[in-house]
Amino acid sequence: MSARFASRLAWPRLLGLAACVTSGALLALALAGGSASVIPARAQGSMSPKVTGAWVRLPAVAGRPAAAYLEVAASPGDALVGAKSPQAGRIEMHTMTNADGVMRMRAEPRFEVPGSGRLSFAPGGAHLMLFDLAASVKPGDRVPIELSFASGAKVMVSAEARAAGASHQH
Ligand SMILES: [Cu+2]
Repeated sequence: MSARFASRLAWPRLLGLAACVTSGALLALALAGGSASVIPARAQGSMSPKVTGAWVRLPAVAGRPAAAYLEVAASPGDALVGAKSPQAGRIEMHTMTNADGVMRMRAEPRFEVPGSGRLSFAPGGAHLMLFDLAASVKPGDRVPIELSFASGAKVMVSAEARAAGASHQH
């Protein structure tokens, strides 16, 4: 098999792989003619992202991961690409899907900002998962979380820690 032929075969396979591990929004972008590997580092005419309503649901059982929820307003085309906190070992960005009645979480490398300019992380849906949260964090405490965007913007939020049952109060 010639190298030229091999490379022609490899592309669709790479795109298929990208579709598996990235969000539907990114897939839509790829299908629209863009490519997962050439997303602009800095969105044109972008506004700086704003993050509101951040809170952390503490784990019901100490040592289990905590979840964080928040709302992002940012330019369509930008993307949330990472989160970290000095009070957590690491933070993953998870989607939640319902497969035959079973809720499943999946880590995503990035969340594309859709045309609405809004990304919502809320109980029952997408969330940030905080692993190895400092054991000293109590309800009412503030957990600093730094969010990184594809545009290069970084936003620091102060998320209020709430007890494990807090997500059922709405
Ligand atoms: Cu999760």
